[in-house]
Amino acid sequence: MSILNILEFPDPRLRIRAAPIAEIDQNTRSLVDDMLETMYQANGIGLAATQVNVDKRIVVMDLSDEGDQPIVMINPQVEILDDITCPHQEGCLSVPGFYETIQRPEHIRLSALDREGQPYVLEPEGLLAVCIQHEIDHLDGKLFVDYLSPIKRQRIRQKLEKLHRQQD
Ligand code: GNR
Ligand code: NI
Repeated sequence: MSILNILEFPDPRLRIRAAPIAEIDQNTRSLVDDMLETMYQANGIGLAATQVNVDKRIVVMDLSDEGDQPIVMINPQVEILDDITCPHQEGCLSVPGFYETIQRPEHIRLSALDREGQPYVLEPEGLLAVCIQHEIDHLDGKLFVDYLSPIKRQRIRQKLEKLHRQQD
């Protein structure tokens, strides 16, 4: 297994729309395992393949305290069940250090394939529902900062660009 590099905003590669997985093979499972290891190492509760520069529709997640309940979502699809939304504070491994409150639909239905390619359906609540939508946004080239005002987004962009310059 290996730790993958996580792209950071405003990297243009975070804007690529990921392609569906046609066949789940050993390469797919190996990527899933690397993504889980990378997510745990970064202390995240979710990670989309887009964030590690892979344009495939794969998401990993683990919301448990012990970090022993991995969730794998391949080709995930979300259906919004009603127009009730709720606010939640979000962060992102690709936007390190920034946390903002975002409104999202509260009642959704997820359909996805697991690591073995078995289809499953979930009607998640709370943080899981938030996180699923955050991750699927990544696969569509979208970031939580896109929901903020242009001024807030620009401020975050400038601060991260400055940090990146200092790192070079
Ligand atoms: O680790 C993460 N925490 C988090 C908190 C609130 C809403 C969404 C998230 S996802 C984030 C990891 C990440 O960037 N996934 O793409
Ligand atoms: Ni994120």
